[in-house]
Parts: sequence; C-alpha cells; structure tokens
Amino acid sequence: MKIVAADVIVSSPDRNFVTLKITTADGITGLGDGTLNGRELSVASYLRDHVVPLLLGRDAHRIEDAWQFLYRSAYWRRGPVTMAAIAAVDVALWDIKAKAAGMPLYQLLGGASRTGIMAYGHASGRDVPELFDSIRAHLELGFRSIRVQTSVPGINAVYGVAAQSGDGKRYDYEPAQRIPLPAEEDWDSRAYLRHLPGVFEAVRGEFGPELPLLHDAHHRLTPIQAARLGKALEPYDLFWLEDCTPAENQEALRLVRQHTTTPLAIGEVFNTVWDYQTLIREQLIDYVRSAVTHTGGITAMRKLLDFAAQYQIKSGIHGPTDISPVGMAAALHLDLAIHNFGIQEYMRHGALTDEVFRQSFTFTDGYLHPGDQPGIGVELDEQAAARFPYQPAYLPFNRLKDGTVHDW
Ligand code: CS2
Ligand code: MG
Repeated sequence: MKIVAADVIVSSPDRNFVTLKITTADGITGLGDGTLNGRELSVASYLRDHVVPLLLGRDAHRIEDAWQFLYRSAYWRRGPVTMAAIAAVDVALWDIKAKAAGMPLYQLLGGASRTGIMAYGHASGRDVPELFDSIRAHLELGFRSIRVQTSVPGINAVYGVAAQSGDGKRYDYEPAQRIPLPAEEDWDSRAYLRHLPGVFEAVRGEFGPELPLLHDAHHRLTPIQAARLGKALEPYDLFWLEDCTPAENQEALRLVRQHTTTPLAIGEVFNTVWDYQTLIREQLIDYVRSAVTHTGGITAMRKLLDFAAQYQIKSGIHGPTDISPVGMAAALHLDLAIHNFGIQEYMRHGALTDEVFRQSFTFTDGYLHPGDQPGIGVELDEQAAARFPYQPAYLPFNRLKDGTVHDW
C-alpha cells in the first residue's frame, strides 16, 4: 500500500496543533498528532523538511520498519521533537492499517480488555470553596476521578488553577498563552508544602474517602521536599501524586520512595522507554504518564507499557488539551486494549477544535471509549483547519523570590 502523499497541517483553532495526514495509492488516509506545546513549528519542520521525503513511495503496512528507519537513520535519537515527529508517522500508519482492515485500532491491538476507560478531570480553585464548586461541577459532568489543583497563599500564579486574576479567563484549559514571550510566574515550595495537605484534608472532609483524587506537583520540588509532601498526603489516600520532582535524575525517586507510600506518576515530559529504565526496574513509580504523541507513537508506547507491566506499573496517559484529538484517540485505543491500564487524563478540547477534528470517541458516566469506527476514529476538516492559522504561543516559566529560574 504505497504512500503517495504526506501533508503537515498546522492549525490553531483553540490552540496550535500539528497534524500529519498520510495518503496511500488506495486512497486511504491516516492522521497522526505531532503537537509539542510551545515548540510546534519545530516538529512541523522536522516532518515537512526531513521526514515527508522519506515516506513517499514506502509501503504503509510496514509500521515497525518505518519506526526503526526513522529512529535509527536520523542518527540523532530521542528528544521531544524527534519522538513527536516519529509518533505522528506511527499513529497515521496505524490509522491506515486499521482502516484497511476495516476495524477500530483497538481490535488490531488485541481487542478490548475492558468496557470503558476511567478518566480523570481537572478541578481547581483559588480557595477551598471555589475548589469544592469545581469538584462538584466535574462530578456533574460525570467524572468519577478528580485531579485537585489549588492556589497557594503568597504565590501569585500556580499551575493548573482555572481563574487566577478574576478576568474570567479559564487558565488551566490552556497553559500556553498567545503572547510574544513566555509569561513569568512565581514559586515558593515551602508555602506550597505548608498549604496543600490542609486542602486535601478539606476535600476528603467534604467528599468522603472513596473519590479517587489526583494531584500534579508539576516538577517543582526537590527530592526531599517531594518525600515530605508524599508523606503529608498519605492520610488522604491519593490515587497518585504526579511529577513530584524533576526526574531527569531517575535515582532521585529512591529518596522519595524511602519516605512515602503515596502512589507516584511520572513521565509526561519523557520521550522514550530509556527515560524510565531505573524508575520501572526499581519499582520507583506506579504510573507511566507518557503521551502517545510525545513517546514515538503506538509502536513505542505499547513496548513501554509492556515493560512496565512486568513490574505491575500501570498506564496514566497524558491527556491535556495540547494533545490533539488525534493523539487523544490513539491513546484511547491503547487504553482499551492493554491489560495494565490505570487511568486516562481527559481535558475537554474547545468548540473550535471540534470543528477541525471530527471525533468518534465518547465520554459517558466517567468512562471514555474510542468508538468503533475503522481506524482511530478522527477525521480532519482541512478547510476548517485553514481558517485558523498558527499563532505564536508560549508556556509560562517560573522565578523564585530571589529571581532564580525554577521549574514551571
Ligand atoms: C500537565 C499538562 O496535564 C498535565 O498533567 O502537566 O497540562 C502540562 O502542563 C502541559 O501539557 C504542558 O504543555
Ligand atoms: Mg502533569
């Protein structure tokens, strides 16, 4: 099944997306997501200028061979740009293969291992009453698992809190802002460590012991601070504490593990299985947070999750709005098929995005399902996409009180 065309479509309905559309001589098309928040054009160029010429004329059925060719022939391996580009090709080829087979992708991946995919939603508040309202709103939407993010007294802007400055802008729905330079935010780990346990005590008091609660520390603590936070949150029985400390130094998690049994989730900024070797082999995490879009696609993610399964480590696939509906759909097919499924993040895309990407996945009573369309179940409206040209946007960055740059 010869590849006769490969188009890179950059559009910006509610936010920037990079989509690869591969077309075969049989007229079958496949879509892949190559969106890398705040660095979108680098992946678009990697695809357009370096990868597309390599795809034309190839047999679309040979997915593993294409993966290995793109990874090894580049010589320069790994990294967010390379792995997002390879992911876009990989998912597009799996979409084509499933369409050619006339079945939804999860069937090709071994069929359904469950009836639905437990999803968690993002609740947040500047104070406890606002947080309670946000949790109630998410429960009314049907979510049965809730991520809790909150403002911290003494810090002006904190990741993941919806309305920060009273201007009504929904902050956590799109951290990347369409501004010429990254916004500077502030951070204070000691203020955060003092404040957060009390918030979880209040949430458990109000919503009881059963509701699965998650929290994202967003890479901001030192290992010993992360250990302290994990311990302080133990009484509130979190489903997971995410990105408690930057994990380039995987061994840092040994110190955290020594001090707490709070389950740990890490990996959304990772790009290959090698970023996890020590974490998985030494049982230092409980959930793999990678996104299909940022980790080399379905082919690589399945191998990573198979490796994790040997250690009873489960999936917790990254699903913010900067993963396009194509990347989200690919994740859902994997979520439905694998055995070691844990939970799926779900941030609802905006209405303009829905105009550009027609999706067949559903969210019902707290569970996602990829649908049963042949392929991954997402189609791109190129005319609609053309109405929303790329707009420069940047993620914020942090400085400490003394001006030191800190993890955002
Ligand atoms: C976050 C992301 O959803 C999450 O867990 O860590 O929203 C993250 O901030 C964005 O993907 C960055 O682009
Ligand atoms: Mg996160």
